[in-house]
Amino acid sequence: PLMRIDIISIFPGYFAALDQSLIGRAIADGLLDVRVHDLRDWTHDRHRTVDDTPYGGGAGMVMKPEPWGEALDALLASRRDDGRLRPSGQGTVRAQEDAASSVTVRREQADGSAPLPVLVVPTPAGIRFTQAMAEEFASASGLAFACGRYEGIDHRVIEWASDRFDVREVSLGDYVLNGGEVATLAMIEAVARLVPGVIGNPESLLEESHSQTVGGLLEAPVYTKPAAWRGLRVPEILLSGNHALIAAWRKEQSETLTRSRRPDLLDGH
Ligand code: 6GU
Repeated sequence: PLMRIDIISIFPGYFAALDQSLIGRAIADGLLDVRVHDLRDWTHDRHRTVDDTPYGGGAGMVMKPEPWGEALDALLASRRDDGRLRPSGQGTVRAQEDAASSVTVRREQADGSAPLPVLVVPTPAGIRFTQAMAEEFASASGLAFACGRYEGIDHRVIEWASDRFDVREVSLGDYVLNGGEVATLAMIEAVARLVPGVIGNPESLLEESHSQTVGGLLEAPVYTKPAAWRGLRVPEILLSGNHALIAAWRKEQSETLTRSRRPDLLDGH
């Protein structure tokens, strides 16, 4: 596969959605290798506890560091053997040929040292996820996502992981989700569609909202047949066959729309 994606979550069921549509096809075609892991597999008590009360007080619960430590240990170990994560004390090592194919960045580092595997930690306190970040992640040979719940993961997990992974604490925007699962689905979709072969017609990648090639402006409205529907006509210029005029109309629409909805995107123009 071109890209391996590991996901650690206490709700692995969310990721059944990845078997649908384009991503599902890419997985079936062997372009993507997506592996979902239940964090509770790395607990050792009968209630499979993953959270505890916060030091210093406050509402809600915090994810305990120990299961995360073991899960991330397993992720790192999987780069050395068969790529399958094993909860400690379970299973045996079975070497396979794709040993080196796991969570690594494809690009060489300047100093020639081994690149750190990318670990994305979705959090509303993260830096904003952008199309540029999706493009960067799409050039990695592997990505891992650590999905937190409750008030977050004990911060020592992030500290510890930062010496072993290229850790990215990332937010989708200024609103709060209950956990990292839905954010992870969104990021995987944004990244996977940029992996060569995942989208049938790569030209469709070049013209859409937020892609660099339209200058990062919002895309003009689109229409299809019939030319008249419920008394509404498609803008005549789109029926003209004059490609230069159509391109100019789309550019004007794009700029007007962007000025009204997302003036922040015009700052660099
Ligand atoms: Cl990445 N996680 C959570 N829990 N909430 C969010 C988010 C991420 N991005 C926006 N809200």
